[in-house]
Amino acid sequence: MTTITQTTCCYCGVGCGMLVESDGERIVGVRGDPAHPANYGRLCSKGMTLPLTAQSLAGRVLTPEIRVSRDAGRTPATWDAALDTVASRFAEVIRRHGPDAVAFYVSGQLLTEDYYVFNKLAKGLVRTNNIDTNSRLCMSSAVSAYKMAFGADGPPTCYEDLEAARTVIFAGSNMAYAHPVLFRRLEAARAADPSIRWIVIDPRRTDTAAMADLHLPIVPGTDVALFHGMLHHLIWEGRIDRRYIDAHTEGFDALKQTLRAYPPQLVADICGIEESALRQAADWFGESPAALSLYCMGLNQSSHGTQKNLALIHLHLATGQIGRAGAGPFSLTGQPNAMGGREVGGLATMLAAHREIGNAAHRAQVEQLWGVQGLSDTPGLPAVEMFDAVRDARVKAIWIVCTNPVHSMPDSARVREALANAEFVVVQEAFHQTDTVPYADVLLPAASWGEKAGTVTNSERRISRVRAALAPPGDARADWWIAGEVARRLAPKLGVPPEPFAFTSIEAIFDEHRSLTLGRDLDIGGIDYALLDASGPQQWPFPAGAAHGAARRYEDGVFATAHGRAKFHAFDYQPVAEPISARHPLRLITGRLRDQWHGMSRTGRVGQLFEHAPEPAVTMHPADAARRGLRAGDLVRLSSRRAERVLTLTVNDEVASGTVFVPMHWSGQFLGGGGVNDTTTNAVDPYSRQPELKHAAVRVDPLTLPWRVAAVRRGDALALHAAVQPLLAGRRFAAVRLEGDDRIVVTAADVEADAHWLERLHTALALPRDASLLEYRDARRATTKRVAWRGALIDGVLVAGSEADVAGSMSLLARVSAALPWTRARHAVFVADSGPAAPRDRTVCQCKAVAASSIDAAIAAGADVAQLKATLGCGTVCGSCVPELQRMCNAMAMAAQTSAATPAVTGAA
Ligand SMILES: Nc1nc2c(c(=O)[nH]1)N[C@H]1C(S)=C(S)[C@@H](COP(=O)(O)OP(=O)(O)OC[C@H]3O[C@@H](n4cnc5c(=O)[nH]c(N)nc54)[C@H](O)[C@@H]3O)O[C@H]1N2
Ligand SMILES: Nc1nc2c(c(=O)[nH]1)N[C@H]1C(S)=C(S)[C@@H](COP(=O)(O)OP(=O)(O)OC[C@H]3O[C@@H](n4cnc5c(=O)[nH]c(N)nc54)[C@H](O)[C@@H]3O)O[C@H]1N2
Ligand code: SF4
Ligand SMILES: [Mo]
Repeated sequence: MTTITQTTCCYCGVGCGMLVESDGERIVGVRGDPAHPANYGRLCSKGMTLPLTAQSLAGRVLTPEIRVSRDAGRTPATWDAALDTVASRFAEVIRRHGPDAVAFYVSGQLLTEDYYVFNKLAKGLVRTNNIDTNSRLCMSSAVSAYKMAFGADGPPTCYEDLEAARTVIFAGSNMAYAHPVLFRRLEAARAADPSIRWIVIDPRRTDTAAMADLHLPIVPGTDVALFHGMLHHLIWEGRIDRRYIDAHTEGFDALKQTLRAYPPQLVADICGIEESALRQAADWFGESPAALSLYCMGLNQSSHGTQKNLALIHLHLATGQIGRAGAGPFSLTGQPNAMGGREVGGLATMLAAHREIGNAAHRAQVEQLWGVQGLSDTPGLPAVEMFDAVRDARVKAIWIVCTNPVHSMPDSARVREALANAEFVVVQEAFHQTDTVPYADVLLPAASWGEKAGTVTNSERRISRVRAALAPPGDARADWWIAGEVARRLAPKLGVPPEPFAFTSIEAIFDEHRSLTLGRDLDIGGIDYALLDASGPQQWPFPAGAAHGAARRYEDGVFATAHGRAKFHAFDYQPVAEPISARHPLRLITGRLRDQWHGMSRTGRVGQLFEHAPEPAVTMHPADAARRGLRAGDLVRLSSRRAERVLTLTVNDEVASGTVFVPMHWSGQFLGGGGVNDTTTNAVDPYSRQPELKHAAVRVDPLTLPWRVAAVRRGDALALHAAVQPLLAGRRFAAVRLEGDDRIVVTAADVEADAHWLERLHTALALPRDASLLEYRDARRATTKRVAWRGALIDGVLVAGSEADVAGSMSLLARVSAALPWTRARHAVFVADSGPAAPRDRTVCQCKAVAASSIDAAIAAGADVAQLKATLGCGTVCGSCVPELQRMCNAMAMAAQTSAATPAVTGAA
């Protein structure tokens, strides 16, 4: 019998409503919930493929595991044993070294109820503020800036503003990839009213930028200068709203003084853009009846991210572009519940419901509402400092929940050292294949999407229900339950009454959370599960007695500061933390791919999600590549002061000369040695403590790795991946990816041949060693080609030898994927079928599996986006590829038209 469950997507902060179909044992389908006000039925490529991530239990953590001694592996354990171990080891550390010797590192992907219990456990029971989250790497600069400017956290805007805006600025946001369903709403609005203008501020020409009316490809890190220059222009052109400034703000005159030093011409130089483009952007913003700014990690992940946010907010305050439909600064939350985490106060620097640790009255309120005593008045350690404290043994025990810090924190070697040195590490995870799991002394099996229930708050402050479609597999349990069970065991050991931590249901947790918000700026006194069930998702603030939540905040110009006035802050532009130098002359930008999610523990289980960007690659401008004698497809060495990585080179002018881009997703599970964060810097913003993940000084060098290996193997892709992954670290370069639902692809390269490693790979790939294996060997050239047969089908191919040998075997390797039967004599397979294959065809539209070559051919024959949709079907299901289709059409038009427009202006103008 199939059931339909109404729930919310577990990926990005758009917070799309979903209808999940299950057959009682498995989730078999998903579609967008037409009634949800975030997405009205739409889903993106990641949301649509969620059921595929949950299809198999292979790789799921299904039972608790405990490491018995330092050098031993972990063995399966009962819940009682695991929970007792965690409680007694934590109690012991607290007894010996005090509460600040333990730490919790949690996640913006936890549900509000999970988050609430962890926060209460840390702050109310252990009485340490050492609970921080991956939101520190994500939203904390936005939080700092909202608080400094408006007196409270949270965006003043809502999703309806996407349709009401007349000028839209995208600042450091690649919405086409990162918030696709909201991007669909913007596309539809501009299609309905072509006078709407889009300005994109991004050093890269992303798919978002390619659709802009004006793209400002600024030098990374120069946003503060740009916004200062834009406001300078507006002030000296008399385009500001003096009445709004006088009535509702303070600090403008001091800022104006500072801005004297930012004339557009000088700023254009700093930012590396045309002065006319800067003035154009400022004019469009200032003149617009409604200007909306959408911003994300290009602003936040900076050593002065708070000031980047503030400088943009200044533009809104000075022109009165705030507090009305279509106008305002809108920080897009990345994770599905980054906002909920902020609401419950689950960070080291805040208390529940937007209260302050340093405020004695706030602490007293929380103590009274929680029924506990002795909250710590010392701020806890934010993420980077937390792992540093673990590294130098100030923190002895750490509990990591729903995040993968070995992969996602900057300068990851330090994080690995920290976890290797820690006395006691607990990891609460849903999947085995992550870079952090190997460090767990206790591994706790978490229920995941589709199996757990609670609430999340999306980017527009809207609370939605998350519901379970299935029971958790094996011994997996909801995160809140695990936290509560440890609290129950820990309380007596710390001499604290256990009652305040004895939660029996998610609804009880939500009700308690609500009671803490009463009278606060985020008052949700009017929201309970009954209302969410009866009337659907609701926005806060929503005090008791209100008919509905507030779509927009500060409509009356009264802000949450002591005097009700918004604040301007005067500060100067500062350069990035790690300047480029002769030794490290390139700027490294990291960011997202369209179809992958963070460390890929989920999206990396679905072969089709690799199709759009199959290789762990670094993208470089053609001129920079030519200067180094590099060609697309070469293996190159990317190095910073901290570490180096070998990656495949992609060459195109989407990045400016002097800048390179590497996706954040590739981890040690898919790339030998780990991801790009070994090279990034842990410099943080002084206000938000958010690290500068968007900039590091690097170099890229040619690399000679004469020994090459390539393999394609059919079988249980997840099992094959688990077997191959431990081999990746052994080579200078090694990468693995899934393909389709039953194949994996391995590539490797090194200085010298390693016959022993090759045999281990052969075994890991479960290649046969009997008559069903055909081998060709040329000992003189150290070339090996092995073909595994299943009847007439080629079931696996392993090739090792020179670069030319591997390149010459591409069509043989491709036979495994194509599952073409071989009709001639077996031994002829090496001769007849070798030779270079056609270059790999990228899949642009994932839903309809439409390849780049077919799209290019159709465009060459005159098709536009509408015709591509009509003839090839691409872009007609989830729409995630529509920006790229548009970009491919534009590129063809550009190529056809030799007289180009001014360089800074691109797109649909
Ligand atoms: N597909 C996909 N979507 C996701 C996620 C995912 O993993 N995959 N993760 C979610 C999460 S948690 C987050 S936080 C969001 C992130 O969403 P975004 O912030 O939109 O994504 P990023 O690619 O990290 O960075 C955005 C852009 O910032 C630009 N940038 C770099 N440096 C600068 C700079 O100095 N100034 C400016 N103006 N721009 C700069 C980059 O070139 C990049 O295009 O995505 C969410 N959505
Ligand atoms: N270089 C670089 N680094 C970055 C960024 C960047 O742009 N560039 N972006 C940063 C940002 S914005 C973010 S948000 C972080 C994200 O970084 P992480 O938080 O490390 O990302 P995820 O891979 O999503 O980690 C979530 C983990 O929780 C597990 N999980 C899934 N469901 C559940 C559950 O219900 N319970 C539990 N307990 N576990 C579960 C998943 O398997 C996964 O391993 O990365 C940051 N790191
Ligand atoms: S936009 Fe995509 S990833 Fe984000 S919530 Fe919606 S379906 Fe999920
Ligand atoms: Mo994020």
